[in-house]
Amino acid sequence: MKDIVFATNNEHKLSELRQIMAGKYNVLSLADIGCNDDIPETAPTIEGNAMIKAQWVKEHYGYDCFSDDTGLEIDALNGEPGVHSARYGGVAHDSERNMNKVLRLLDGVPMEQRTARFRTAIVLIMDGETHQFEGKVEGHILTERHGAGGFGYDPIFKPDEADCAFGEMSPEQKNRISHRGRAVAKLTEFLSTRQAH
Ligand code: ITT
Repeated sequence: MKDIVFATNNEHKLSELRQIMAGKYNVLSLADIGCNDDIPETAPTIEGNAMIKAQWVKEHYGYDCFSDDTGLEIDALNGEPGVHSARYGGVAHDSERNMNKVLRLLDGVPMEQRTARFRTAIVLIMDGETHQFEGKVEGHILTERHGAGGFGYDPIFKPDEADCAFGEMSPEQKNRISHRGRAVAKLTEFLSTRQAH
């Protein structure tokens, strides 16, 4: 099986990706290649941040790799938290604070105005070329937490094409319809055509 580096420090994303690519690719983490860097995510868009992460690994470690950057875009908050999703509550990767802030800001907003989407941008650097893939899922922000599955904002996001929150789904159910699942499906389709050459 071919190795591929996933430029992320997020263990949840890594395990989702390992499950999606199981049997096709051996997904290596940043820790697996000896990278403990705090890669600066300073771009104003998720596409830009995905590019920074992939280029960092290529430039500093020499590996072909892919990266993902994801944002939750809430229409009633003018697209926030978007690129600021990881530290929306003020502390990096504190999902409880992040969800509390969203629920507070949407307090009293009726369900039909709680529309939102997760968007994932993937950047792949391979054989000297750069490729981009996108995946998204439309849904609504619930008024309280549902379930303890997934990670990040999953307990307060209900995809329109399902009857429960991401937080109530098994990893398989979530991956089938999620932003990341869809972006990765495009990535793996592309990789399979490359492998055939
Ligand atoms: P890396 O940059 O190391 O990959 P990260 O946690 O910073 O990891 P992102 O910037 O892509 O990842 O994501 C920002 C935040 O968005 C993340 O910390 C979660 O709170 C949230 N998020 C991302 N994917 C999610 C998902 O599938 N379900 C729920 N929340 C998610």
